[in-house]
Amino acid sequence: MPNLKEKFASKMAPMRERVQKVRKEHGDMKISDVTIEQAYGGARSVKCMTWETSALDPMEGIRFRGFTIPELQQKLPKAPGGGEPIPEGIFHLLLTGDLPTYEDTVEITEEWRKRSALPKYLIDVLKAIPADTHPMTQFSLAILQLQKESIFAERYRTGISKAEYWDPMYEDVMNVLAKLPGIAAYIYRKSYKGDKHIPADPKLDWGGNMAKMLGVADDPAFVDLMRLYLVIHCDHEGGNVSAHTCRLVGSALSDAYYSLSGAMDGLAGPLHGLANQEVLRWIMDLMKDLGGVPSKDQLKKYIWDTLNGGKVVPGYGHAVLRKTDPRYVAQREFALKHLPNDDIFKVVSAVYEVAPDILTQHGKTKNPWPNVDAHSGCLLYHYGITEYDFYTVFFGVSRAIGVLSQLIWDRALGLPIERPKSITTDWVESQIKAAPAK
Ligand code: CMX
Repeated sequence: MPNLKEKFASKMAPMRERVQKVRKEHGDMKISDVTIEQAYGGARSVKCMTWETSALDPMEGIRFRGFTIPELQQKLPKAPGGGEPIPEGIFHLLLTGDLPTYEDTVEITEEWRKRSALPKYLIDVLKAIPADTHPMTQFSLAILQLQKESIFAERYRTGISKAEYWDPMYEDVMNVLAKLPGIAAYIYRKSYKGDKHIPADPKLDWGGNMAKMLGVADDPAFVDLMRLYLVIHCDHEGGNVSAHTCRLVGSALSDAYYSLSGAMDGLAGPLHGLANQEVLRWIMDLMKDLGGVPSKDQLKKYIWDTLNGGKVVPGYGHAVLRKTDPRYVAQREFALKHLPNDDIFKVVSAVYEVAPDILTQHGKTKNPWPNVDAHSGCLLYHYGITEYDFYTVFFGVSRAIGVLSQLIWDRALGLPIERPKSITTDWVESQIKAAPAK
């Protein structure tokens, strides 16, 4: 039986051929026109990069290697007794394009377990970080500190051919992914639980251990939540800030540690992954101001006040999606099954009933529907993770699976350094002047 690395290697040659053929035979075919508005407006909708592991349709939402979230909940292997897919399965799928068997996921669990120990120098660095440092800063720093372990950087320094870049990149990716739950749990317990730590259980899968090492809830539903969470946040095609940052940094042949640390810095922005903590902060402020679960009218006024105060309603809107995010739906279904009477869930549901209409009337956002971040905090809070500044770290642990699988592909396909062309406003105005009158 080929192992994961051998399976990946067998996929690489045919994929390289496909890409080479497309580039050689159709490289000059146009797939996008760019308007001035798009050049100023964050390149929204400009098709100018490829990404193999997932694709986002504005109306349908995300597909991972062609599979929707409900399909993956059916088809990906689960841990014995577990109700949700394990993240090892989605890593296998994203990397190879094939659905794994349960045995395939056990191999990955084992491989990650072997590589999971956190070196002492990393613990020393984490201990030295001031306690009031945001958990995402600590997480990004920890990943960056591990860069000295990079096999890719070492092999590049001693000389390696381009065709082999994928191999040390694969090793770095496996090494860093293996350590992320331990790093996240270490930061959590150091920051909020008196610096008392819980060892991993060698019998548990990656997501199961993430739940165990946090030490917040001895509840099988919480373990399932961790697995579901770590699966659904993993990838969202290539143009979002964290994915694109990982690709961009890696394109300079920076290794997986540099690339992932940069990706996490982008994820830590409130318009991207940090929105999950902002949602909970907004809801808790709302419940405090309104004395608990609000009436519809109170809620409507609160949302209008947020908008009229020049702020965004966190967890709503999206740069690509134009309907309710299926990642929101998956979490809502989890809540309906496991915590239907939770007060915060009631508020999240009530916001879902009224916010889309208000955002539509407000007339600015192109998408009045909730995104993934509108729901995740309420589930975490229910199981005892009440420190919402920590929430984006979970997003980061998951997002690493997607962006790093693609990073291995980037090196396997020999993608070049990124260098889009920028233009000045002088240049734009000169083009307008030179254009024929409308
Ligand atoms: N509340 C209020 N106003 C909003 C809004 C919201 N939830 N979403 C968008 N808008 C506003 C924008 O700020 C923008 O206003 P200006 O014209 O004054 O700049 C206008 O509507 C048009 O924006 P858009 O084209 O619909 O959305 P963008 O692609 O520019 O931005 C996003 C997308 C997600 C940053 C935006 O919807 C937002 O800020 N949402 C709230 C934060 C959030 O939930 N982020 C998490 C996204 C998912 C993730 O990456 O994790």
